[in-house]
Amino acid sequence: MDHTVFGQLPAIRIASNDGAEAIVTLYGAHLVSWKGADGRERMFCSTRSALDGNKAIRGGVPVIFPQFAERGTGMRHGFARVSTWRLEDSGEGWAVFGLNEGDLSDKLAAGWPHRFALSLRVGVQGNELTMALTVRNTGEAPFPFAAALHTYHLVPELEDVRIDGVAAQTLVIEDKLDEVYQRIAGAITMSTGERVVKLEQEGFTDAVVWNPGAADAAALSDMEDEEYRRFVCIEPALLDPHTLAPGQSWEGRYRIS
Ligand code: TA6
Repeated sequence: MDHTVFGQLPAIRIASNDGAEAIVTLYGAHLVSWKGADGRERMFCSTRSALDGNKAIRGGVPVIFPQFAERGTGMRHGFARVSTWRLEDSGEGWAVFGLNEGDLSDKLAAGWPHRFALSLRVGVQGNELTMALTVRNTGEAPFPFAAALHTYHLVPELEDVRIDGVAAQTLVIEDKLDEVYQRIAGAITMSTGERVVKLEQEGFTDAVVWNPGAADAAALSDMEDEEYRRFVCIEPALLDPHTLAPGQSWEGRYRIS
């Protein structure tokens, strides 16, 4: 584990002895780069993304908590991706990041007045990435939450991508797509034409698949017009709010190989 910077953001570089590595910014505990032992980058990160802590990063794996998109009265996609986490522990090829109510700005804490402990474990080995998100209720009252790992997979060409395991039929993205698939039963596979990526999730019951398409991408200030062709978001998610009683915890696991 090394301390580094990504843009202007303090970050942690996780490396395993076989050459796999990942970079996670403390802002958002946001995985912004992942290279397998083969040295190939697997994550898309927009060349126009803010990297100064004033706006969520456009790419990598934003941690979505406690609200998905606009499904609630709180901030869009929650506060976890725009809060500064702490490095809690690390070892060869892994690191654990933490966030609790004491880490939030006064404004964010006022908007979500609960006591909680989030932890995100990121591990790399060979050509595999594992992530585990744990939510613990450390307060005295129950709270509901939703969560997701909003992964921007780097792909050579959007039109060559085929996704199996979310819908009854193989999914092809012809233009804009923003779809929720609930009750994911087994592994999801994404074929890019060059390689087949296996996505496995536990605890996260759902998956969201998103690509803005040409028109919406052009309207995004933090994305180049053509960049939408370089990624597909396939996001393990817990969409229906899950209520945690005091002292209880929930874990969502995710593996990309
Ligand atoms: O996960 C899909 C989604 O909710 C889309 O509707 C899309 O707008 C995307 O997330 C990105 O949201 P953001 O707030 O990062 O611009």
